[in-house]
Amino acid sequence: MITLALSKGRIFDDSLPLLRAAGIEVLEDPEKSRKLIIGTSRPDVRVVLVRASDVPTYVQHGGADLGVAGLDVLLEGNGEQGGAGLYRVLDLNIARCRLSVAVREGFDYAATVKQGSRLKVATKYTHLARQFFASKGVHVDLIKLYGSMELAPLTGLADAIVDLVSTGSTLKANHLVEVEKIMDISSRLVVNPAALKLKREPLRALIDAFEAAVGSQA
Ligand code: PRT
Ligand code: MG
Repeated sequence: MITLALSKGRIFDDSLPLLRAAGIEVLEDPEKSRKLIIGTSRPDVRVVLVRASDVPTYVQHGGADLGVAGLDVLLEGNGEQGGAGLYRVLDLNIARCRLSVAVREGFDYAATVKQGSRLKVATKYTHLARQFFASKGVHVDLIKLYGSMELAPLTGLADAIVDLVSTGSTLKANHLVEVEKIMDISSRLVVNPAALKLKREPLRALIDAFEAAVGSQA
């Protein structure tokens, strides 16, 4: 049995066409069913549904043989988790977005940075934000949040946020402007190294099928 870890929402939705191109139909819609383990048209392949940030943990510890996770999740890790025990085998080019710095309309980010004043930054991505601002020599106070980052600059909790942006409409709706891109993000296929040894043939075939599917959709 091969177990693939996916998260509900955009990663699941964007993975479906790739799975289909690899000859795999998922047998249930996670938005309609409450099941956490879903069968596929291949009797030897199943999908487990986990939180986006739990995908690396499942794959690392062998709860899944492979999984799809955003580069943001993989790079942010959480210290000791930081991607050890995981092969990052393929850029699937799905769930694309960018990690960016945004501020309230009218806030002079460039001047604040230039003056060397401390910048209060709210984010879920404290690790990536710390790295980014350190590389620029900008002094920051980081405030860890778990969601609704957009609210922080509007309430005076922070001067800036570091968050994912895709269409930009969330920022716009909250009168925020993107002032700097930190990196481009897409989802990656990650594999458990031990599984790759033990189930080499079927996993290799599946990874190759994914690779061909990505190539044909580029
Ligand atoms: O919801 P949960 O806490 O379980 O996890 P999650 O929120 O991390 O999961 P999910 O499904 O929302 O995101 C999974 C992955 O999708 C992320 O790890 C990213 O790699 C990728 N992705 C791609 C995005 C976006 N685009 C995205 N736009 N993840 C989140 N967003 C959010 C962003 O945080 C902001 O709130 O959408 C909003 C901005 O979107 P626009 O279109 O208004 O700019
Ligand atoms: Mg979400």
